[in-house]
Amino acid sequence: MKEEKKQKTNQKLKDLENNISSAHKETMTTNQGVKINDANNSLKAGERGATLLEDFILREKITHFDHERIPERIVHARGSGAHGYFELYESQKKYTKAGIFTDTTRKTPVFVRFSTVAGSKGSADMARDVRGFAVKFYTEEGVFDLVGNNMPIFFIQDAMKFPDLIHSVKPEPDREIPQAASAHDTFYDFVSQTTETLHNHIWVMSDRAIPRSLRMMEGFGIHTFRMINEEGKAHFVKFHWKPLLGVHSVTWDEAVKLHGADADFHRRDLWDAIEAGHYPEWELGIQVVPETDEHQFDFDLLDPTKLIPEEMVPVTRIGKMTLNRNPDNFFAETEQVAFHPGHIVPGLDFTNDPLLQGRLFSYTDTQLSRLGSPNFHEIPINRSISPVHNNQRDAQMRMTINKGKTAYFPNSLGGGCPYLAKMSEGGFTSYEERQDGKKIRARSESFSDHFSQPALFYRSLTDWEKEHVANAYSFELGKCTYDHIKERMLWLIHQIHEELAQKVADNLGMKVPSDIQKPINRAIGADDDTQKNQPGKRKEYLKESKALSQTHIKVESIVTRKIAAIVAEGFDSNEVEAMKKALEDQGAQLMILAPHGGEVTCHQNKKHKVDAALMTTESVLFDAIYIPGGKQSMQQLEKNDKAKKFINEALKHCKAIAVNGEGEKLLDSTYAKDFKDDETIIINKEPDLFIKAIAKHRNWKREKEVAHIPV
Ligand code: HDE
Repeated sequence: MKEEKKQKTNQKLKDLENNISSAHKETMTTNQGVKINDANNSLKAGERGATLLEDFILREKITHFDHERIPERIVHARGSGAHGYFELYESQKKYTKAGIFTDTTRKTPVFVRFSTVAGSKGSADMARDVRGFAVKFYTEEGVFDLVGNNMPIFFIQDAMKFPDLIHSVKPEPDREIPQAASAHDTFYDFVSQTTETLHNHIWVMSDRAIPRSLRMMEGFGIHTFRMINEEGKAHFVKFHWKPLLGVHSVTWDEAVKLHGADADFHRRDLWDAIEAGHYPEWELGIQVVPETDEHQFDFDLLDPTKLIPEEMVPVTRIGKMTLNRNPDNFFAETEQVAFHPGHIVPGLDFTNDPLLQGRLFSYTDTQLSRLGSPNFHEIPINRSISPVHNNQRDAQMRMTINKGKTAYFPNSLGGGCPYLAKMSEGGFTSYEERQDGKKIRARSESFSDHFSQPALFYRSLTDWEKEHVANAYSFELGKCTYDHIKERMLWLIHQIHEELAQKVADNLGMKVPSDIQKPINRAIGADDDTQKNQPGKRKEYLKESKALSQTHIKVESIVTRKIAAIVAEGFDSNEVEAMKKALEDQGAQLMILAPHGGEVTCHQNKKHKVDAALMTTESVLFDAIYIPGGKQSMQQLEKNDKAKKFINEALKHCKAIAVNGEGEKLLDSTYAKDFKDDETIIINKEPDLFIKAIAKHRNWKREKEVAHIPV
């Protein structure tokens, strides 16, 4: 890691030099290469005269500026990207012939873009939302995109419903309110009448929708794909990304406050971790199902609203992805990257999942409108590392200069080139799946179980996770204004879990309806038999699935965690130095916060740099709090309301707090005085115990007892 960090620093210095040289050693020019000698004044008819139309320098600069924006993504507009690589642990040749999954000597470059779904490009990171988790593998056989989310299932079963889903969650069109939020009438009007959404929806109500970091969330390919081996034999496969830092979330109260404290919280966190050399890592896992087992489950493998519980088909970890380089230019890379579930390589193939099939159309179409030309594959971030040869030509912004006379196949004038690759030369051939059926607009009856998996998810959560789900439903429905929408939702939640529905109803001050007037319409056609097409009754084919609770991955690490040391003039710097060293040895960061910026003097009369003045920062930006001793320091901090707010908030958000010496006095002036027995409140102990407490991420046991704290 150290060596890599050194190399990176050298590279950075080199880049910086290059940048400096382009800024200092080269003259400024127009886009046509003409040197410019005044970039501050437009051409005028006299000092106070009118600006002249002939000013080609002004026109070029303004025109370019006027066209700087491209349409933002219709969904997933807000995103953050990073470069990295993927390495395979063991050949999977029994399942696939794809080089990326058979050749363990490769280091396949990747570009990843994480995103929220509903908000605009400038919306805040901490919205309660699904997170996109899109990975572009630049493989030797062509580009493979795994365009997934941080939740293993999707809201709808058929691509036909996607515009409805998105229109309902986006800001309401009359007032364009609310931004990046699902808590509003139109979304629940849709959800409450589209029962297939309930599974993904309950995941959004869980802590998975407010991750602590993009580096601390799982990723899922969602759809069932196929892997095809050399013999042409197929297996069904589902893809999983398992973060090595574990899966962690913030509380809803923090998420709300983070909106204001740092709207770029996730983007900054990802960037800073990579700059610091703490490269985020995920293992790629696969769940493999033989074709012969296709109908062995209580659900349909083609239904994207269902997951395969890990208890039924284990996840095998086959490789690791490391993100080790930030983009050089946000627009050129993160904004212009064009993902597509249809970018696959030989050895992989699709299934008939009707959502996946629809996506295969949508992504090229969207890139055409967003990037403006079918040549979007020529933008550097989208370019394949394997050579591209075909007879496609021209169109806007063509970069390739194709030589020769022939742009058709077959040809003899061009020597028959580019020629077709045989299968043995790596030519892509689609899996020969037998297709035989009537042309119909319908939903398979095997897709009609809408309650069993949301119920399984809820049952599998810990008590505190369940509490968060109930609170999230209550918050979201509390923001809706129509009673009939809330009633429909309560009835549906009741189908998932009776006690959950009762909790939400109590919070809303409503009753769970015993039945609802209209039958639930699961988006069927007008002529369908509405009685027949109701969602099926809840089944319990598995009591619980441990993997569904985000507590199942235990990680004893505090790498990249941020800890605030709150100090004032006269603080005990020996204690701070010792704590700093202990934390930094574990890869965490201790930041000095004081009532003012600049420098702060310690008990030994030495000056120390202040990382942030208390007034400019917030408790929610830190994972834990440390208060060192120092009599004089405490006298000042005891009178400082912001210092107390830091502690009260950290307490409420179940974070670890450590104090030394007189630091305990500050603790005593806050609600923390009643929690001295808490195992993550460390008073006058070795840093080791504090480190263990931070590694727990949160002490959720404390949560109910601190609910009353008014911060
Ligand atoms: Fe997407 N989705 N999607 N989606 N999606 C887009 O493509 C779409 C779906 C996902 O960081 C768009 O380039 C349809 C499932 C991610 O650039 C668009 C349907 C899953 C990203 C689009 C779905 C996703 C997108 C918008 C239903 C998880 C961001 C901009 C048939 C497996 C990629 C763009 C990035 C982006 C359409 C459903 C994930 C409009 C029609 C299911 C992570 O093409």
